This record gives sequence, C-alpha cells and structure tokens, in this order.
Amino acid sequence: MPIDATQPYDDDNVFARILRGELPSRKVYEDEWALAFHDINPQAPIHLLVIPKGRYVSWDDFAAKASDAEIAGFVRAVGHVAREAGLPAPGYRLLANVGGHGHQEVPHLHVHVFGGRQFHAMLV
Ligand code: IU
Repeated sequence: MPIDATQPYDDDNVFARILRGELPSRKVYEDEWALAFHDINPQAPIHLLVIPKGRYVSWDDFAAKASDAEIAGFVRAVGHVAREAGLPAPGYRLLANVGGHGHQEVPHLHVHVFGGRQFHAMLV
C-alpha cells in the first residue's frame, strides 16, 4: 500500500530495521551517510536501493529537513554506488517514489538504482 509522505517517521519501518541490523540485507555499500543494498524484488538486472542513515520518510522530508552535509553525503553515496556497479558508461536510471501518487511503499527515503538493461521513455 502506498504511504502518506507527510506522516511522522515510523521507527519500525523495514528500512529502519535494516539500518539497525535487525533485518538482513544484501549490502553493497555503507558510509557515514548512506546504506545501499539489493532490492528484494528486482525490476532490472541491477536493482539497488540507497537509503540515508537519517530518519526521513521521503525525498520531500529529506529535502526540507536534512542538513547540507547529509544531502551532499547521500547524493555522493548514490553516485558512488552507481559507479561501483559499473553503470555510468552504459547508463542507468534513478527513481525516488514519493507518497501515494508516487507509489512509495516503504516510509524511509530510498533511491532506486536500476541498470543492466535498456530503459524506455518512462516507468509506469
Ligand atoms: P517503493 O519506491 O517504496 O515503491 O519501493 C520499495 C522497494 O523496496 C520495492 O522495490 C521493494 O521490492 C523493496 N523492498 C526491499 O528491498 N526489501 C523489503 O524488505 C521490502 C521492500 I518490505
């Protein structure tokens, strides 16, 4: 079920639990600002999720409340993850779903990194 992106942060959401090590993930990268892991239901040959370490419900919440250091650290982490996966040369797609119309399901900001195949004009 898509979430309401304006809801308060829920410390029991699945990505909060992954960050605390209470649930497993197939981690590909971690630094001070971000954690990246394989999506459990991949929609492309490479489908990674990058999440900030801070408590942000959505991109909207993050853009409004995160410090400049958190934003810079997170954006650099997304770039690093894509480069480490070998994606810049063939190209790739980034996606952040926000709230109900965006079909966001997990209420902790995540950026999808899709690669390994040709994408077309838009996802639906
Ligand atoms: P969305 O942008 O909120 O719609 O995407 C949520 C993604 O999180 C989706 O691609 C799921 O397959 C993925 N995911 C996951 O990787 N591990 C989980 O435990 C759960 C969802 I729940």
